[in-house]
Amino acid sequence: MLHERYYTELKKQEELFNRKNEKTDFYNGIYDRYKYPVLTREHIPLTWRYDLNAETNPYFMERLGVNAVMNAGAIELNGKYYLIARIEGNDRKSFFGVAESDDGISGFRFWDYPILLDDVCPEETNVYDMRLTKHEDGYIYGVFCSESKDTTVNDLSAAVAAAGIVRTKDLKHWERLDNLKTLNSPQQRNVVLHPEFVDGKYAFYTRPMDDFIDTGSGGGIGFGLCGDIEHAVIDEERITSKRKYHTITEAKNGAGAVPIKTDKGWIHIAHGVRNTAAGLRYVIYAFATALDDPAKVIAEPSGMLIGPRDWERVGDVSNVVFTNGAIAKGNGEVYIYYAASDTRMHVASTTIDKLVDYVFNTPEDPGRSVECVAQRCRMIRENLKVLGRGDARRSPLTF
Ligand code: M1P
Repeated sequence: MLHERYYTELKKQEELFNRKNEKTDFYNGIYDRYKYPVLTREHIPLTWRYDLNAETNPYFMERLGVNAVMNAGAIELNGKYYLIARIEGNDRKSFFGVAESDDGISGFRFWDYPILLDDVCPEETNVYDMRLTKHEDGYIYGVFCSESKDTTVNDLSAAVAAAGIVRTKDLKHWERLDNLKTLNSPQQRNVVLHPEFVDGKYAFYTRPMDDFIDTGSGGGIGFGLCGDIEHAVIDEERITSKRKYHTITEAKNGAGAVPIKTDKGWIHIAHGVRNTAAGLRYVIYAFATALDDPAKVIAEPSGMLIGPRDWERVGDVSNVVFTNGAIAKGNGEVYIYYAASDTRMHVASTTIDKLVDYVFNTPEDPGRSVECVAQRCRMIRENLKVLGRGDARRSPLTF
């Protein structure tokens, strides 16, 4: 017997699904922000959380609650927009679910079931943060973090992160492949498969780490090649976008969305982390690599592209924005999906043209305050000329 409370909750959810998203008045010329998140825990189907039967659940309690919906891979397929979200249960275990929308900014609904991966890794405790790559070999690959307990040390919280790999053609049937092995890096997270072959091989952006949390000697976003995707092994990683002292990537960084191909280079939308007295702060940044060498950084604008703002700053892990999915549409529009504070999913929209302009024409971080001020003064001087105030008093410093 269906519990009558179901109808009340279903009505609330239908209102959520039917709510049209709209741009806010936020402006920076680079991208637009949206009023509503695209996915939250309230979007999780009632059938995933409640036992609907009034006899076995007379109080209509959540039996298997969901804590957060975040860090979604993204893909456009047959004219629909799909997010493969990281769904974190109240039990702290994460899993993946496919949410579908007609326009990519509103109305995301999860399919009837979450993704049940093949249970091929008995030591695997948790899975999260899938990146979806439409590869030129014809498959869609999902690369995600596969986390296991570290049994080699006497520390209950010690864990090992590796990159799990699955592939599909329809987002329904998933084939699990071997986890990626990187011979020179003990742990990996934030691994992204490049969409094209490089030198005839599969190419991965990696994130070498000495430890589960600390990247330690890992110098930034890595890049490596492997011949066999079913048993992927990378024996050498080059560093592409480096971690740098006193920048947004000082503590760590990691590849995010699958790079977007443009006439001028591959555009990467990644995350950078710095430490603060309030804990780690995660922001999103962008850079470009060369078309003929997707590991070679050719442009890296100064600072962050997206930082946590207003209510985005608050959540389970506050002061975090994190992306692992973007969709470049055929008409040149780009949707960047990002999670706020490990709690909910948002979207920002821009265009390829704007991203290219941003990445190639925004000045680089010169690395020191005095040089940053000089950089700003040079722009002010030109602006004052444009405003017809070319004779305005100059700073005593030369710039
Ligand atoms: O909590 C913030 C993010 O922390 C991790 O990212 P990184 O490996 O760069 O530290 C990830 O676990 C990510 O899921 C999470 O959003």
